[in-house]
Amino acid sequence: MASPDELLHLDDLLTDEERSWRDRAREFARSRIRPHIDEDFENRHFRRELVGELGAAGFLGMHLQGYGAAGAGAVSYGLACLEFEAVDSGWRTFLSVQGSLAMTAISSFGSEEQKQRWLPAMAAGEAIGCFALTEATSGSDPAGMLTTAVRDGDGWVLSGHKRWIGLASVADIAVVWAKTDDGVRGFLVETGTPGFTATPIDTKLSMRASIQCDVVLDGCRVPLDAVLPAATGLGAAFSCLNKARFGIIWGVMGAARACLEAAIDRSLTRESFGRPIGQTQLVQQKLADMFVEYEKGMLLALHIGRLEERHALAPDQLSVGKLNNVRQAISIASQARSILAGDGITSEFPVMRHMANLESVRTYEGTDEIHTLVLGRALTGLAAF
Ligand code: TGC
Repeated sequence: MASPDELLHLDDLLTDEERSWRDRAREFARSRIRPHIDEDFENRHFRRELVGELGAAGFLGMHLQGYGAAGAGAVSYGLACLEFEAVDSGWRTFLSVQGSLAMTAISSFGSEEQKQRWLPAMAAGEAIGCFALTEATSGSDPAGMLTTAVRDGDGWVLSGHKRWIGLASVADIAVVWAKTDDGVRGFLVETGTPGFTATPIDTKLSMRASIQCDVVLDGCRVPLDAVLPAATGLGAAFSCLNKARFGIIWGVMGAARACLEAAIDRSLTRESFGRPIGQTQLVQQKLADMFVEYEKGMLLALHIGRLEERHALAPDQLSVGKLNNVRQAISIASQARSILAGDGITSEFPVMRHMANLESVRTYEGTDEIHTLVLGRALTGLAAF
């Protein structure tokens, strides 16, 4: 009997350094997060005390160079995302918001002073960042944002309402995207600034061990040097989303693997009609289908990872990965749930939690529909949005 990761020997395609990052991430996620995750999901609890440990272990902004970041390769970062999401999407989301979104925005578009001020603290987990782009009426179309930043004397005044902003209520610094007379710009807003309020959305039935917030900017005044100098236009925000989409392509394969493993395990211990259900053709067909899609998703993630390492990864290619891997992870989770039968809807198994989380992952960082239309545009040259 082979485990899902042994059958195709995908390990052979990784370097020693990549395997080392993968193993350390797996150990951290399994020993520090998994013991509490069901309780945290149930209680809507984000275990903030782990953030410093994640920083000390090098996982925050690990793909960035300098300023305290680990400087790991793209595939290593992807594998870490996978191992955290194998425990819970909420924690991979934390890595994405901190590293792929907030730290990437500062690293790519910030002034030297902004980088010195924030990146080492964020890499160490001493400061938490969030990324305020989405609004209630402009999720798929950030260009339709209503938040504004107006020059006023020696500063900028930000006004608007952002929604679904990960970690905002525990963040120290927010990267806020707003319309100016000069187009969309990014601003670093310290969350203690008067006029900045973040309120967790606590009616969520998904991603409950993580935090997503409504953010109100009510005449929030920031100094002139709060603007990210090199972030001119919405393309800057999209380039950060690209990094988060990359992490998702890998991460969801972790959730898929966890569901597949739970289903295999259950197929050997649960008996029906006098034999293990794993000895029936219908269950074996489901397991084989799940496994094949998992391995294809891994190969796709790895191909995309190698492109990223060569700086040759295009946004349309990320859409292939996000669309396919989230879709297949959801399908794998759903088939696992059916193999677990009634037990599959209980919290005694991780499958229903992963299913609920994956519904968020399908929606954020570009919905299935948006990535479908990006590919439609790539194939026809015609934009349908
Ligand atoms: P358009 O508005 O015309 O584009 C503006 C500029 O951006 C460029 N661009 C990109 N650049 C790099 N990478 C990408 N993926 C890019 N997509 C667009 C574009 O070329 C243009 O540049 P320029 O120089 O011409 O000004 O938009 P478009 O027509 O190109 O794209 C439309 C569409 C629908 C594909 C795009 O709006 C889109 O991707 N929408 C989805 C938005 C999305 O993913 N939102 C998620 C927000 S973050 C989140 O969900 C939660 S974060 C985690 C948390 O906080 O918990």
